[in-house]
Amino acid sequence: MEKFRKPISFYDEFDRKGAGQKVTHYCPGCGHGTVHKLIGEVVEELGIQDRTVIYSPVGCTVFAYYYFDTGNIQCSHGRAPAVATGMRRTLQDAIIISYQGDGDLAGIGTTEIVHAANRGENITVFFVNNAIYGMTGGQMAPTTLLGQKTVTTPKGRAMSQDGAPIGMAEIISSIKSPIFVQRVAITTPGRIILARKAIKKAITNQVRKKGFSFVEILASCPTGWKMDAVDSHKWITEHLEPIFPVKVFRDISDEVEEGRVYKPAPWIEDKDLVDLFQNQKKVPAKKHEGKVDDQLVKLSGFGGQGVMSAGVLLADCATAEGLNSTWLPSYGPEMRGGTANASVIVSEKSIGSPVIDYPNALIVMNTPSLDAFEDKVQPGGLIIVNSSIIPNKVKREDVKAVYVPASGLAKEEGFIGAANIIILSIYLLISKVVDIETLKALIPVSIKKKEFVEINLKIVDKAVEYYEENIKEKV
Ligand SMILES: Cc1ncc(C[n+]2csc(CCOP(=O)(O)OP(=O)(O)O)c2C)c(N)n1
Ligand code: SF4
Repeated sequence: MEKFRKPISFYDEFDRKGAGQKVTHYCPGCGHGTVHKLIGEVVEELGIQDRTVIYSPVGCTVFAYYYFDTGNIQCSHGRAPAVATGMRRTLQDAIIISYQGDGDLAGIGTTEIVHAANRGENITVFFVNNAIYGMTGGQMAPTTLLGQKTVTTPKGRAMSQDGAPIGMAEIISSIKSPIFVQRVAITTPGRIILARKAIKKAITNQVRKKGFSFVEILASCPTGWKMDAVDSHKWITEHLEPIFPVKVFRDISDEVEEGRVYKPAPWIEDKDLVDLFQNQKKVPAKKHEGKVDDQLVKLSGFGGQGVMSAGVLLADCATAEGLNSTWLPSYGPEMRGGTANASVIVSEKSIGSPVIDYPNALIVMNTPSLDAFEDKVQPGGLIIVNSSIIPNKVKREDVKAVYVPASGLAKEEGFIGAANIIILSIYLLISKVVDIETLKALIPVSIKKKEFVEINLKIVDKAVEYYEENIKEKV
């Protein structure tokens, strides 16, 4: 490759948003530009441009997609290794490059990087350590040196208050799974050549399906450090390198066999996975008849009252009838006795978000839940109250309130734990969102303890009886 040619893995023009923006957004002397170029050259040299996907983090490299003519994914702060894992498991031939800064990888994303490394994901991580939060204006990062002045440590980072700089290459190499961990710097031509070699090895390992490679690159942030480019390089050599030594921490690249890609554990047969996710398919489902208005259902009660499982049943019933559904749990911190709620959306259309701010149906099993959600229900919505436990009445007049002694009815059948099935059945009967027979078909496949199946089916019948006698005429 000629020395001064732009790698073909870069776009010809960096056509950024905004008129006339065809230059990079990096500050003069910024290390990111050099690292980009090295990665771009290696991608070209290895002939992998068409299958490379670069994960831009939150930070100064957020715009990597304006420069690299590869696949690009923008991840939330620190989450690139988790997103990369998803892609690794689905696209075996993609070359996945996670490119992250120190705030991103060593701060908000510490968990993701540690666990991706520990799983030995076949991905390549480039960690650009400039010892500061560049993009946000120079705040202290986990890698900021002791005594280093930043916007948030104007008198210098102090061990007693801020802890010590974190060596990520040291941490990653303390984990057994990674096959290649090296720290490099890009301060001199010699150092840049070494950095390029490390980058090439880290990507080649992935191409050969060998495992997890991590290269930490000490790079300059002249703007954050308030220095010029030349002094920045000197500062890296004199101050950063003594704390973050430039060296190979682990390299077993040649020893590991090629093709060590992710394989499902032997006990997970594909069929088991399909069953796990398509449990409802076992149900002899009937196709939903008629039109369904979107149901935004909040089920809330004490932990242990079965609001979560009632929510799952509702979502499964809807899916079994060919409708779309989501189920989103929200747990209180307590193991038992705290409040918990499930948000279930049922729709004929695709569902964008599983979050419900304003339900059109609220099912409450205890008083705190009624207090918490009554005001949120949409005007004209439905509130079903477990009146065995909740003495209060619904205050709103613009909603439909239905009182069901769910715990009492379940107790009469000798199983107070199934109050959730009573109240869910009543909701299905009122809303007609799915057929009650679908619930009865699902109970045998959903309830794990087989001795509880029969009693739950009896409880559904009890609810139907109660509905016919007390509710049907009123709603
Ligand atoms: C969830 C979230 N928290 C905080 C921010 C603000 N933020 C943007 S960039 C950044 C720091 C990035 O620093 P670093 O990873 O060191 O990258 P650099 O900019 O130095 O290359 C932060 C905290 C954000 N965008 N998203
Ligand atoms: S703020 Fe620092 S890291 Fe960001 S572009 Fe400028 S020099 Fe580079």
